[in-house]
Amino acid sequence: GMLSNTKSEFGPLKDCDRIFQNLYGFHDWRLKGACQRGDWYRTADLLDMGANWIVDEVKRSGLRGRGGSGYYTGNKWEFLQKVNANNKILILNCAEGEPGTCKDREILRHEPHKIIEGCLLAGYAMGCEKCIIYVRNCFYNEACNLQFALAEAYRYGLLGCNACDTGIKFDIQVQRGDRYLSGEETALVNCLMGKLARPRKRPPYLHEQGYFDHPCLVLNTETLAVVPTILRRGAKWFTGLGRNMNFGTKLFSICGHVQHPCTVEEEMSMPLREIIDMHAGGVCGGWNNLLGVFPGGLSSPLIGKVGAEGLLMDYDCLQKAGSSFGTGGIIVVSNNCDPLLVMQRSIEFYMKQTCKQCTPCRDGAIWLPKILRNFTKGESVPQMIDFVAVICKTMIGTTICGLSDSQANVAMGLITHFAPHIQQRIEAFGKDC
Ligand code: L3W
Repeated sequence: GMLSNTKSEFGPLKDCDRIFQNLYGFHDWRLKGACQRGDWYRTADLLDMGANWIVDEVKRSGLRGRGGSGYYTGNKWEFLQKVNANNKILILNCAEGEPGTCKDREILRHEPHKIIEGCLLAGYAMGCEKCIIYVRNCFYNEACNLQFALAEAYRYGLLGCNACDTGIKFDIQVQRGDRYLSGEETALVNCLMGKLARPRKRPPYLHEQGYFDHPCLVLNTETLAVVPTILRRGAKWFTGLGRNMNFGTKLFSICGHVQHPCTVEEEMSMPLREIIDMHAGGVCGGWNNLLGVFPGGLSSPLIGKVGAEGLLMDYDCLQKAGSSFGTGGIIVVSNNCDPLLVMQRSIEFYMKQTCKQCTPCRDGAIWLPKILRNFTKGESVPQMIDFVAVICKTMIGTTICGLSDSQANVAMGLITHFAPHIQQRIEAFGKDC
């Protein structure tokens, strides 16, 4: 369809359209508080509408993966729904580790019942009787809240062998683990199986070959947590927010060089600048002091100040701008820092995460940090800039998972935006000797 590039009006999202009413934990996150905010309200009626209705309504809402893939959630559910097996499993990804992203964590802390209710609805829709929630190890308090909320749900008959008094059997268990890479869906499943957190080649997809002999599907926490509200308020309400194929609301984390880092729920397609100004107190030193921004977590390619003007925070606009929507974790970088050091530090994060299965990623993780460190010091030669581009070309789209691309994105961001800085640094180093 047609995408309009501007929205006629923007203001903050109306409070009544906020899905995460307890995002900041000002209210009770336990069952009583959750029910007062509308969670678990006539869940049995939603289940009674049937599995097909649930999947169709999610499809009609146009909901897309909130963990970075942007894949249409309803379509993805259909893959597993169509598998004819009685041991299917739903897996929830609470491994949130993308730098600049802290939205799933807030949901675990303050809205655990949205997760649990979402699991039941999604699980039932796809024909699963069981769900495993994978929580990152360092989210200790969050896992405790979730476990507490699960106990409440069991105690009040919302889960178990007669969930919500519907005769539906549904169980949820929590499992813990760590590593950035276990956020990748196939690595996560391997991790749950007690194997190394190494991504698998696809196909076969997880609904074809999943968790041991269980066909499964992995969902991001935010994607799942918005489902009960979509079903209650209807797909029409959801598609009334945002713009074509980029519907609904979204949790944005804003960090880096802003006055007030925060996580906020806003309408999809809100201009980047408005989000930063309205919720994070603006860029330190003002908008003109902006150097660049990672719009969707560290894995999304850096956009320079010029590109950031007029940018809308949604899948299509960011893709068109040569970046990606990712997790919606906005990392703001101002002129008050050394851009070469920022990019060096960024690539050093990935250096430690590679699982070393694929040659381009493994070798890139050795060479790129070395080259970038030398750039920062100025101890290099200008030809090295072109060489980085050559290395990156071998790393993009050539490996099992996206980690190789993520590393290359950082290195490409460096040479695309800061080649003159590197040149200068090299010249200055020569003069020092
Ligand atoms: C069946 C097909 N299933 C695709 C499934 C696939 C997956 C989903 C999307 O995320 C992003 C990256 C970073 N039959 C299918 C099919 N599927 N075709 O649909 O798949 P894909 O490959 O587009 O995405 P992905 O690998 O799930 C990659 C971002 O994730 N990222 C961020 C990670 C961190 C967090 C966090 O901390 N919360 O999310 C890191 O790289 O932006 O674009 O389920 O199986 N024919």
